[in-house]
This record gives sequence, C-alpha cells and structure tokens, in this order.
Amino acid sequence: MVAGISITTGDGYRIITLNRPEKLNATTATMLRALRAAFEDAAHDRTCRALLLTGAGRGFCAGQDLAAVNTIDAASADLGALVEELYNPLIRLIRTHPLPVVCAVNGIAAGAGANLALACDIVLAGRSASFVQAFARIALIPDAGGTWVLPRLVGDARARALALLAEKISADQAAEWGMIWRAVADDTLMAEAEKLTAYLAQQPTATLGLIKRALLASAGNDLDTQLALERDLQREAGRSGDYAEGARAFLEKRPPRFTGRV
Ligand code: LHQ
Repeated sequence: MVAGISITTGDGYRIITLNRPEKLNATTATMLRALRAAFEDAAHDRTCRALLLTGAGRGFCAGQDLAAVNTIDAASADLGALVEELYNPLIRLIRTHPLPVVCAVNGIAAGAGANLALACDIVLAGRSASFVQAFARIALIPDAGGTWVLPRLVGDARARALALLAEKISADQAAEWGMIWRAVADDTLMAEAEKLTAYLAQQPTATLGLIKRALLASAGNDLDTQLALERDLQREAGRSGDYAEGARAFLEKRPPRFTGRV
C-alpha cells in the first residue's frame, strides 16, 4: 500500500483500491498524487490492458478530506489551486486514458468521490451504494468534472436537482437514470467488476482506447467534425493487427486472440 491506495495485479489488469476506510476513503493530496501515478504507470505497462478502481471498507469515497483543507481561514484558502493541481489532472487522465477503466462503487460516493467514479468508463455499483453531489451542503460547487459529466449522463433537469439539492440517490436510481452502467448485489460486486475487467483485458484494447477518444471528442464536436474524426480513427483501427485477427477469426468461426496493440 502507498499513501492511501493499494494496487493489485490480475491477469492483464490492475485493481486500484482507495484505502483509507476509516474516513470512507476521503481523499488527501498524497492519495490523489498516488492515484494519478498509478493511472500513469498503468498506461506505460504493456502487460496491463484494463483497470479497476474501487474502495476499501464500507464506502467508495467521501470526496475531498475536509479536515485537510483550510476551513478555518476560508478566505485565504485557494480551492481553485487545489482543484487545478490535484483533481483536474486526475479526471483528465482517466477520461483520456488509453485503457478501459471500470469502477466498482462499493458504498457511498460523495462529492469529488462521486465524480471520480463517474469519470470512469464503466461504473458498477453495489445495491447498497449511493451517490451524492454533496458540494452544495458545504457551499461548494460540484468539481472533479461533475458539472460536465452529470448533464451528459442524466440530462439537465436531473443534473440540476442533484447538484442544487445535494440529495443522495441509490445505486438502483443511478442505474435507472443512466448515471452508471449497472447496480448489482453487494456480495457479487467485486466478482462481477473483476470479471468485466478481465474480459476487457482480453479485448482489442488499443481500439477500445480509440473508442474512448471518439466518445470524448463527441461532447464538443458538430456532426461533420465527428464524422471526420471517426474516419481518421477507423483508419487507425483498420490498420491494427487486432482488426485483421478479429475479421479472420470471424470468418474462421473461432474466438479471436487479441493483443491490444495498434
Ligand atoms: C470525512 C469525510 C470527508 C473528512 C467522511 N472529509 N472526513 C472540496 C474542497 C476542496 C477542493 C476540492 O474539491 C472539494 C471537493 C469535495 O469533494 S467537497 C465534498 C466533500 N465531501 C463531503 O462533503 C461529504 C462529507 N461526508 C459526509 O457527508 C458523510 O460522511 C457521508 C454521507 C459521506 C457518510 O456518512 P456516514 O455513513 O454517516 O459516515 P460518517 O459521516 O460517520 O463518516 C465516517 C468517518 O469518515 C467520520 O470520521 P470519524 O473519525 O468521526 O469516525 C467522518 O468524519 C469521516 N469523513 N467524509 N469528506
């Protein structure tokens, strides 16, 4: 374990666990730096083809550790600097990460903890987990990408109510609204999340990275720009050994053996 996170390795994937359970994995600067290093390191490991993010204990992440920020002299505390240094690079890194990132939300995901989960590619949550945009309760605005991702996931009306009321919603409600991929039984969460991550690790992961790029760009592109991007990325995908293997395996009626390289 390093600085509040732990990393374990599976067959072709890594599990990154927020590991400060006594504080519901509330994030400190050292933890956020370690988290960023873990994502960066995985991007450079050719044997790692998928990532799983989860939390230890009864919570996923309660957001920023409020005891670690200056609440006594709020006027002199620059929370913008904290966001810029610790959260923004991490959210950018996950969204642009070349590997698929699964998140297993094992309990409460609050504030920046909720938005950290929502930055991941495929989010599963245990039925007893919940999500709360807790920021307004302490007179802050949703950060860690919350104001960007929420309206895109659940639509403007729900995003507004979630952010302004700071009401907790259940995993089932989050799944019903399309905020997350699926809510599953608590006792099967980790097994299901790991199975999904192991599956992704055997897929054409370089192409999955291109899919992530296209989806991210679509948020700011008009149709013509997006069609041009699809053309360029499809050209890249079509030159990969994995495409040749995928098409060959289909024609030979056998399962493909992907390498995850372009
Ligand atoms: C905590 C925290 C926490 C410290 C639980 N900090 N200790 C903010 C500022 C700066 C710049 C960047 O951006 C941000 C972004 C943000 O994330 S702001 C939003 C921060 N998060 C929150 O406001 C949530 C605060 N936590 C809660 O409302 C509750 O703890 C929830 C609803 C998450 C869980 O409630 P319970 O299940 O009743 O657990 P608990 O409250 O008893 O918490 C367990 C322990 O964890 C407790 O410590 P203790 O020593 O008393 O046992 C809490 O103090 C501690 N903890 N969240 N964010």
